[in-house]
Amino acid sequence: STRDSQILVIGCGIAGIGAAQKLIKHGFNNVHILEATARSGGRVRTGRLGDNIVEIGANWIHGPSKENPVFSLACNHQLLDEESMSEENQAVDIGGHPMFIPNWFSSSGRKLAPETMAPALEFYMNLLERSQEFYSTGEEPFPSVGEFLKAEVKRLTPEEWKEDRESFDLRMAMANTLLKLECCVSGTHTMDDVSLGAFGMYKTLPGLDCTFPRGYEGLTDSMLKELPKDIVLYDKQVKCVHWNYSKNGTNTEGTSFPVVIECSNGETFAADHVIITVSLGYLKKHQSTFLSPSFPPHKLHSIQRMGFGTNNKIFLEFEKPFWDEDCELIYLVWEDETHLDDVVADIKTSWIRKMTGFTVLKPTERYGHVLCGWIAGRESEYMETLSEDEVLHTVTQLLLKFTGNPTLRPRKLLRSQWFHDPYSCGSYSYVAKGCSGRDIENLAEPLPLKGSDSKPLQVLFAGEATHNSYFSTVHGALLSGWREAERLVAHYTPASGSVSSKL
Ligand code: 6YU
Repeated sequence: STRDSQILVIGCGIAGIGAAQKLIKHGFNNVHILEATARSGGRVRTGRLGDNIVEIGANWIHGPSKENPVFSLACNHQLLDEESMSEENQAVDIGGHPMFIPNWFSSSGRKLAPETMAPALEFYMNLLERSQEFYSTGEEPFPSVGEFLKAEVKRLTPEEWKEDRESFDLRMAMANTLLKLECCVSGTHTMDDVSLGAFGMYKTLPGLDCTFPRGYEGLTDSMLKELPKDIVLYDKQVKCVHWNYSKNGTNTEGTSFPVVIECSNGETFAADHVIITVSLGYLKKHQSTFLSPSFPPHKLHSIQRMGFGTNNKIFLEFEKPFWDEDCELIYLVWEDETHLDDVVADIKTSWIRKMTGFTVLKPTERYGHVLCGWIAGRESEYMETLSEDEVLHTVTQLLLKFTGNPTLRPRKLLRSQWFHDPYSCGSYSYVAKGCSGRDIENLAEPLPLKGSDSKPLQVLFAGEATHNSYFSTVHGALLSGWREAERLVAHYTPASGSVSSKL
């Protein structure tokens, strides 16, 4: 029966697990997942800082409400607390911009009053919202989000603020702080690399972002437990996917599989269909060797041009908090940065300037006093090359400067290193300047291309970067896995309109 077709999924992140789950549910018997590492979950990764559980990768369920499949699964598996599941939480619609209660510290060691920062913060949030509107209007006054934001901030002269030069400078410095933090949200080096016209493609769902009290990995673990044992083959790094391997039915070994997968350790696996879920960063890095024959030119072009950057976390545990009890987000403002820029001049000496935001892990009863510092871009990639001690030293100096407290010292530190992770090669995707939804479609397009006379749907593509409205998220990745599984289900379902004739 067609259900006996050999299907291989490459990558055991949420997209790969989702694809396998859907295929099994529809009665496919020969499904396996090849995973390069010894673990599952991919960029969903829970770690430990002392006794605390911390998320090395994905942090929140963005928009936890009924339409969000990650939220539904998490509820079904009883992985969330009562409050996160409440109707009230689900009904909150913040349009993707959670309003964290802030504390502001400046480089002269002052704590700035939130009330004085509030108007400028509101102005900036407004600009961000406007950046998202160009997608539906089709206009694009600037090619990138960064250029638009900077131009709008610069339009405000000191007279318009009706204030003195000093507070004007402070607000410019604050805009820098926010721009750098925005790089973390988009996972990019600079907002000048993020397409303005496509910024609104990213869709948000209602619901107050929530976390997993026992760790995000509980989700991927629970999903895997429902799949046949031994469905995942670990430590299988796929080196090359050979497709159109036997155009006319048989290859030199006498088998009739159109796809053969070659692993780094020399093992090979034959298949009728392969679903590739490796990160866009991995595809970029291995673009010339991962597929044979190689990617068609338009697909390759989109792999090269689409954005995939780095966002890292630095967790810090303290004896006592230096922030207010209700504080959820700490902003650092460099008073000397009055010229708008979201990259730093000298990475080696000043990389730490890129880290301008820290979220406070809540609830305190569970975590104690733990902060998560966010740092994106090439400064973040440089940070990864330093020893943990060097990072700790630099962070300690930074906090001394901003709090004026010479005795302040984090007790423990843990940081992520997503750029140097050989199987992620960065954190997540964004629509880069010059790119559009067309590029995401190109990434997701199966091979061989339509109109070819070889066996259809040999190589399919899923993963976070292939989802046109939820890229860069766990739910986007999951939906992309389901989408490719459903493509195969439809292919083998005679009644479906999209079925191909099997001549
Ligand atoms: C979310 C969040 N979150 C923070 C950080 C990171 C990410 N995301 P995988 O890589 O998981 O799986 C592939 C597997 O393939 C993997 O196991 C590999 O080992 C394996 N593999 C690779 N090569 C192989 C080979 N050759 N052979 C065999 N196997 C191979 N998402 O929902 N909430 O809070 C965050 C965050 C630091 C790094 C996140 C978050 C992103 C998700 O983690 C990610 O999308 C999915 O886990 C990917 O799953 P996958 O299966 O596709 O790949 C307006 C505006 C617009 C801008 N965007 C704003 C959005 C905000 C996004 N925010 C994210 C923020 C955080 C904090």
